[in-house]
Amino acid sequence: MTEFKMNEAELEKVFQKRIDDEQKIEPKDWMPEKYRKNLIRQISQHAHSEVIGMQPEGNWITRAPTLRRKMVLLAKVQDEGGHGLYLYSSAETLGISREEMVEALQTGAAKYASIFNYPTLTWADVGAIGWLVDGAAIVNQISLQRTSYGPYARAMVRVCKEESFHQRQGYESLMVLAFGNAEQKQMAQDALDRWWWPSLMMFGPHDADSAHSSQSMKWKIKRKSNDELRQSFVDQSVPQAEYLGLKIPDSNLKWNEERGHYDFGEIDWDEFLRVINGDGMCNRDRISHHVKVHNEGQWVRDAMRAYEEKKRARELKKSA
Ligand code: BYC
Repeated sequence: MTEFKMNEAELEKVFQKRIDDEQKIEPKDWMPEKYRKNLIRQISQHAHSEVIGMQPEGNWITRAPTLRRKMVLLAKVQDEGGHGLYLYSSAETLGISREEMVEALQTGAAKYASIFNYPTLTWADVGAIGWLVDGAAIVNQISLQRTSYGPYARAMVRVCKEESFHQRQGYESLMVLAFGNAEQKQMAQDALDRWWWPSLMMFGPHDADSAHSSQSMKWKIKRKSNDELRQSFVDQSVPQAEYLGLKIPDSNLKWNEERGHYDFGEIDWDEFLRVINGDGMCNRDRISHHVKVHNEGQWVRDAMRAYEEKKRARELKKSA
């Protein structure tokens, strides 16, 4: 039976079979409208997170303690911008424009990762972001390399390579502080105290409270659940904190021999909801800064459009 003769239910059956057989879905393939919308939601929010995530670290570029640290941080922040661009391009293959996505971000219709609504108060926060925030992002993104939508999966391959460098530079930067003098060690501990819980929130609500999880898992948009990913992150981070001689701020954190995992305390879900609904410490600043620089960049978009029009007019004249 050819595709155009099938009804919606038959098409969905074939689609699900392709997913179950681990085939990638490509932009021109038939897909259920809800799959397309759900992907646009997740990919565009992922892109927004990368772009908004440039702000807290960008805040320290002019104050990095050495030229080497400054070069590394500049490269990292540029990488995050690049990740945003691959992801916006990937979402565009689903039939949404960049303008629509930017508008959704700026009006609050689309979310971005809660973590970027916390301020970077000291230089140690830059190390903590690399270690914990990029560390949490990789745990999630490694599994997203196997997501069912081809352009998203392929974007994740390169993103993961870069995030791995980001994680290491953050950890190395915190090592210098943690093995430094008492004041430096205290800076590192203070950063861990402030970034630990928000990092756990990056994985989203518990599976039982996750609105999109069950459908996203069935369609293999998500390959691992929010709680599974959070657990992997905790398990990998505890020995890393121990090596640094820092204490994770959770009195319930304990190795559970039976489960073969660390048990850990409960996240403050009220805080999580407040932050994702626009009322965190930095939400307003993050969006108003985005609006400001986006408007300041209007001349670039105008110039590109004018150049394209000029080129097209020249080609038309040549072929006339
Ligand atoms: N923050 O049903 P659920 C980076 C929302 S950046 C805000 O579980 P889902 C980096 C969720 O969107 C990398 N919102 O959702 C950059 C949904 O709301 P809507 C960031 C959150 O999608 C710069 C609602 O809560 N990584 O690495 O199944 C410097 C219900 O949740 C959050 C990604 O974006 C949150 N933490 O699962 C340094 C990964 N959690 O849309 C580093 C891609 C949940 O219904 N995204 N919400 O209004 C994902 O893997 C999934 O979207 C999530 C959530 C696991 C985050």
